[in-house]
Amino acid sequence: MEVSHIEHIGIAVKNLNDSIKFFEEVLGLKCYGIEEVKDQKVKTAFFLIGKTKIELLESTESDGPVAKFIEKRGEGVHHIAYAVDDINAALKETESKGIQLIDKEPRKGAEGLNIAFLHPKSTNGVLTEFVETVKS
Ligand code: CMX
Repeated sequence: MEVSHIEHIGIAVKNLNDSIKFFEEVLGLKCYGIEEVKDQKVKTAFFLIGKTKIELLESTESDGPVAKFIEKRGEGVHHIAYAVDDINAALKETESKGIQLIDKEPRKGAEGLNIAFLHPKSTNGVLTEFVETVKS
C-alpha cells in the first residue's frame, strides 16, 4: 500500500464552537467547513495545515463513539487518519497482516470521502483510519 501523508488528526471535543476558538483565535487557522456525519454520530469542523487537516469531533448522540470516548478518557486525540490511494487494497493487505479491522468495507465519511477504521487494540492503542485520496 502507499500512504502519502497524514490526511487528518481527529480530536474529540465536548463543544465544537468553543473548541474552534483556539484554532482560529490562537493558531490563526480558518475553519473551512462544519459538517454532520450522521453515520458516525458526530458533527465535525475542519482546518487545513499543509496537506493535513485537523478534524474536531463533537458527538451528536450520547451513545456515539465520540461520546463514549470522552466519557472514558475526556477530550483529546481520538484518531489518526492516513491517506491511501486504494482503500480496498489497503484494507485487504492490512487484514492479511493480522490487523483487526473495524470496517471490512469502506464507508462514506466527512467530505464524501471513502473511509475505514482499524481497531485500536491492533494499532498500539491508537484508533487508525484510512482515507482514500480523491484521484484528480
Ligand atoms: N482510541 C483508542 N482507544 C479507544 C478509542 C479511541 N478513539 N475508542 C475506544 N477505545 C478503547 C476504549 O478505551 C476501550 O479500551 P479498554 O477495553 O482498554 O477499556 C476499548 O477501546 C473499547 O471501548 P468502548 O468504549 O467499549 O467502545 P467500543 O468497543 O464499543 O468501540 C471502537 C470502540 C474503537 C471500536 C469504536 O469507537 C469505533 O468503531 N470507532 C470507529 C468509528 C469512530 O470512531 N467514529 C467517530 C469519528 C468519525 C469521523 O472521523 O468522521
